[in-house]
Amino acid sequence: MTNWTLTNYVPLDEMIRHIRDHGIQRIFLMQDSLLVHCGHIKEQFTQIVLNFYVTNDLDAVHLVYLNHVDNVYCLKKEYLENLNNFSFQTKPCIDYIRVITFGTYDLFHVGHYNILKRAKAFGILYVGVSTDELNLKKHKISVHQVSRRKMDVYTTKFADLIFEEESLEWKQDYVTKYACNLLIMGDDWKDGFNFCDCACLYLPRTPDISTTQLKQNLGLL
Ligand code: C2G
Repeated sequence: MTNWTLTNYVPLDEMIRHIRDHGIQRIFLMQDSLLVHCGHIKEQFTQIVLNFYVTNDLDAVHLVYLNHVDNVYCLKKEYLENLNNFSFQTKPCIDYIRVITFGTYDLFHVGHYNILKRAKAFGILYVGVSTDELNLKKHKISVHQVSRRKMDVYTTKFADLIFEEESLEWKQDYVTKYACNLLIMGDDWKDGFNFCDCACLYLPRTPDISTTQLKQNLGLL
């Protein structure tokens, strides 16, 4: 399926053109103002799958637009309960936002802390920490072993579940296994995981800090 994640308002005619030109089959909407287009899009593209992410309180007008949406993912229990109490004509499937993110997290630093904090702000957070074997395959020998790197992630208290990422090729398998609907990475990975069956957000990296720089400071590179 060809996916499209939208975080900003796009006029309806532009959306329709993009869907046609790129053969979009599934759209992930992360901006309330886009809801107004959903009915028109469903009318023109009957097979398209629309997914919407609720990260704040929605007013009644916006709730009505959700009749045209297939799946709605909520940040909080309160939003989920509000939706379940709303009388839809066509009720979408309603669930929590489940976020997945991946990393090595070697010589854990503020850049790692920030991305985990921002990812957790979207919902339940699953964190994949690359195994030592995977790092070797990437020709990236980590200073700390996986047990210590997992402990560093755990210490932040942002992760709801930590697992070991054993293969770079298994991104979609991890998304499926943990039923995640949002993948978040730093923008050094921009568009790298758009093949996954969920929304993909690439957030700006924290400037002026990296594991490579820390390794250089320690004389390890
Ligand atoms: N990061 C960041 N700002 C930095 C450094 C890192 O936002 N200054 C983010 C990266 O963009 C990534 C996460 O922190 O989303 C983890 O970074 P690394 O530990 O460097 O992970 P990486 O080696 O990129 O491994 O399958 C994907 C890999 O496991 C990712």
